[in-house]
Order: sequence, then C-alpha cells, then structure tokens
Amino acid sequence: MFVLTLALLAIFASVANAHFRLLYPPPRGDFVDDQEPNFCGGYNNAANRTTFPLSGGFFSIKTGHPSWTAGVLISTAENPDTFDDFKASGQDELALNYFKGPEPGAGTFCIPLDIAAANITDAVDGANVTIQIVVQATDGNLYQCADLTLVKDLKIDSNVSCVNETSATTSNSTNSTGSSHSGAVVGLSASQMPALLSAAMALFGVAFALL
Ligand SMILES: *[C@@H]1O[C@H](CO)[C@@H](O)[C@H](O)[C@H]1NC(C)=O
Ligand SMILES: *[C@@H]1O[C@H](CO)[C@@H](O)[C@H](O)[C@H]1NC(C)=O
Ligand SMILES: *[C@@H]1O[C@H](CO)[C@@H](O)[C@H](O)[C@H]1NC(C)=O
Ligand SMILES: *[C@@H]1O[C@H](CO)[C@@H](O)[C@H](O)[C@H]1NC(C)=O
Ligand SMILES: *[C@@H]1O[C@H](CO)[C@@H](O)[C@H](O)[C@H]1NC(C)=O
Ligand SMILES: *[C@@H]1O[C@H](CO)[C@@H](O)[C@H](O)[C@H]1NC(C)=O
Ligand SMILES: *[C@@H]1O[C@H](CO)[C@@H](O)[C@H](O)[C@H]1NC(C)=O
Ligand SMILES: [Cu+2]
Repeated sequence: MFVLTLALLAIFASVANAHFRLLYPPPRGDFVDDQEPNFCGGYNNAANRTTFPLSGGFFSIKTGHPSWTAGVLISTAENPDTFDDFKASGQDELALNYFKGPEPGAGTFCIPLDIAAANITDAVDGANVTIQIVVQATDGNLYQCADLTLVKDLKIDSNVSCVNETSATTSNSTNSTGSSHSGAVVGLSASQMPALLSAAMALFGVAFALL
C-alpha cells in the first residue's frame, strides 16, 4: 500500500509539472519537465541555430498554467551557459519585458517578439544570439532557450503556426477536459494516459481500503 501511494504521488507530481513548452523557435533540446526550473530548461550548450527576424518576429508557447507572466531574456554571447550571460552591467537584458499572460492562460500563445525594438547592443543583422523565455507561474520561474541567427527583413516561414488558442476558445464545458494547473490538457503524452488511469483506479482502491 505504501509503495502504491508513492507511485501515485510520483505520477501526480509528474502530471503537475506540465509547465510550458516552447513551440517556436525550436528550443535547445527535447522538453524535460523536471529540468524546466533550471537555466535554459536544463540545456547548457548552444544547439542548432534558427534564422530569426531581427524585427517583427514571434515566439509560440503552450502552457498548462491558467495564470502566468512571461518575459524574454537575450544574450549576445556565442554560447551562453549562465544567467550572467543574459545580463549587461548587472541588469537582465530583456528582448521583451515581462507581461501578464491572458486569462485563462492554459493553451497555446503566439507572442510578438521585435528584437530590434529592444535596442540590445550587438543584437544586429547576422548576429548569433540566444533568447531565454521565462514563464513565471505558481511553481516559480521556468526556462526554455532557443539559439538564433538574426536576419534583417526575414519573414518567418508561413508553415510555422502562430495562433492563440485556449481551452475557452477551442472547446467549452460540454467537452472541456479542464484546464487547471494539473496540465492534464497540455503536455500529457499518450503513454502517460494509461498510467494516469490506473493511478485514478488505484486511488479508488485506496479510498475503499480506508473505509
Ligand atoms: C542539428 O542539425 C544537425 C544537422 O542538420 C542534425 O543532425 C542534428 O540532429 C541537429 N541537432 C539537434 C539537437 O536538433
Ligand atoms: C496572443 O496573445 C498574446 C498575449 O495576450 C498577444 O500578445 C498576441 O498578440 C496574441 N497573438 C495573436 C496571434 O493573436
Ligand atoms: C530604442 O532606441 C530608440 C532610438 O534611440 C528609442 O526611440 C526607443 O525608445 C528605444 N527603445 C527602448 C525599448 O529603449
Ligand atoms: C554563428 O553560428 C554559426 C553556427 O553555429 C557559426 O557557423 C558562425 O560562425 C557564427 N557566427 C558568428 C559571427 O560567430
Ligand atoms: C516549413 O517549410 C520549410 C521549407 O520551406 C521546411 O524546411 C520546414 O521543414 C517546414 N516546417 C514545417 C514545420 O513543416
Ligand atoms: C469538442 O472539441 C472539439 C475539438 O477538440 C471540437 O471540434 C468540438 O466542436 C467540441 N465540441 C463541443 C460540443 O464543444
Ligand atoms: C458550447 O458548445 C455548445 C454546443 O456545441 C454551443 O452551442 C455553445 O455555443 C458553445 N459555447 C461556447 C461558449 O463556445
Ligand atoms: Cu508548472
């Protein structure tokens, strides 16, 4: 019974960690949810660079959090591997100031990112930069990084999805699966589903055993 309870806790904890995913530009590596509170979501080395517009770009995230704040740090270091690399004169270099996300906030969001407008020294045409998306929610700061090469007048390929979709706009109470921080809607892989179901059934078992 004790082991079962531990297993249950582990499963629910992993679901509760759905956090957010960076959909575009592509992040440094595959999403690892328990690494997301760490620098660059756990990836310390620059990965393949995406060419990205110097002005008029966007990034897209999918969150499991109903309420969040986000901002975008930027580094012009070739291979930034510490938070200090995202600072100038001790201050965070912000490509986008922190803003409060819309509510309800669980869903997919495409947010304009005009790097030129932020006046970052060295973030110019042809520069290699790294952006670090920071999402602040009930479980603290969460991070994802993308390594970029800035290109003036570039248009992001039209096949890159840029939409805002919350459970409030894509479904309603009749078939809503809920959008609480459990993040069950977001980031729960098909392979986790059976585990979740059996966990739920086991929970009933525990409840009965206690009666
Ligand atoms: C980076 O690009 C190379 C060549 O296209 C590819 O083989 C490699 O898998 C990519 N790495 C990542 C982390 O996507
Ligand atoms: C999506 O929502 C964000 C945050 O409210 C907003 O800044 C952005 O312009 C919206 N994007 C689209 C494509 O409507
Ligand atoms: C960037 O610089 C321009 C021109 O110097 C100025 O008008 C603008 O307010 C600055 N923007 C920011 C975010 O500092
Ligand atoms: C930018 O990064 C690319 C790929 O990592 C590299 O080939 C290139 O030399 C870098 N450019 C500069 C100016 O460092
Ligand atoms: C978008 O199109 C480009 C070529 O125009 C292709 O290289 C890329 O893989 C496509 N991306 C997706 C997500 O389909
Ligand atoms: C349920 O959601 C699907 C998409 O997930 C949508 O196509 C369908 O219209 C929704 N049905 C209702 C009754 O909202
Ligand atoms: C919810 O779904 C019902 C049935 O499809 C539809 O009549 C209703 O307008 C929807 N409500 C919202 C807020 O989308
Ligand atoms: Cu979270």
